[in-house]
Amino acid sequence: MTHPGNITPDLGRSLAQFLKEEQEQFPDIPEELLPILHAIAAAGKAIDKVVRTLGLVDITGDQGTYNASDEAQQKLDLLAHHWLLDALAHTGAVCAVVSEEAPTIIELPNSNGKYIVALDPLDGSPNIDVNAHIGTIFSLYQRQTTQSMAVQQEDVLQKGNAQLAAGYILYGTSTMFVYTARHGVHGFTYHPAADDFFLAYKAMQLPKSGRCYAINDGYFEAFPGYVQHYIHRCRRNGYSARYTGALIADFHRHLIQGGIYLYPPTKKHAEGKLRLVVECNALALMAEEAGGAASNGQQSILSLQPQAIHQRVPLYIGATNMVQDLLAAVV
Ligand code: AHM
Ligand code: MG
Repeated sequence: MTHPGNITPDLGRSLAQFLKEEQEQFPDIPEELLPILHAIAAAGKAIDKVVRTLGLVDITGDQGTYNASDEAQQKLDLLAHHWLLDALAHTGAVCAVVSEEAPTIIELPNSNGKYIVALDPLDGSPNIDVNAHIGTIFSLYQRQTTQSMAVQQEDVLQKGNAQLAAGYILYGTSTMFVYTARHGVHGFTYHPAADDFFLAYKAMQLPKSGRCYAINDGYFEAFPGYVQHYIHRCRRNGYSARYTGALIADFHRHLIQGGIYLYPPTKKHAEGKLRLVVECNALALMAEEAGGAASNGQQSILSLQPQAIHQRVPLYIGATNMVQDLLAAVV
């Protein structure tokens, strides 16, 4: 009997090979995207290695500091933040980064860099210590102001529609790198022995409908009426409730199987909890590129003009029909 583990996999195209082909096919994809994605993937591999040795290396627990959103920072939040910054600084193409873990714009020593990266270095931080899913989220923008001056707020506060590329790394059962350069969404699986990401899903399509919803049910009483109404409807329809505590993991499930993720306004977070610039925009672009939708309840996430780096917004994202059903209940 052949054991599946004995089959030598045909690893196919690596992330770098695939991206080169995509750039040849679509000249609007900037040349610098390759080194930038390569840098993010390299940091992702380093993060993956420490995640896989959880409990053996000293990376669990709080750092004892707080981020700009007044959330306790975990050691791995900061490690991921610094590794990503370091990798991006070496590309020479990125002039500034905004990160969930830093209060203000971080200028990198690349005055000629034309690009801005927005990062949530480690999404789902409370999952770190319990060996559950976590991830990295990124967005890429072109700098708007001239390179001779300091990076300005308008460079980092661009609408999601202006993203040149976006993606995430999911540190899960396997580690996946999923990105869009605005020509479809493609997923790559990390192969530890080959130490690289290989194409696993090309041109991913988010199913138009689904039977799965992800929301923190513990806050139900605090949700707006239209959300409560929609959840009742999901329950009546017998949909499955799945909530991992990591936006990326829930989004990834829905990208493959269909479903909706909801983080509405609550008593604690009157504007919602998730951050527009470093979390929502990237996933909204990926959702739309894959045929899905993302809204704050009023308008598409990608059309929102950010007012601040750490601005929070409600997020309803996933299968188009499900997002539309939810919006139909908004009064
Ligand atoms: P984080 O980036 O600090 O981890 O916060 C974002 C996370 C999401 O990944 C997740 O869906 C949500 O916060 C969970 O929040 P809650 O515990 O309030 O349900
Ligand atoms: Mg996050």
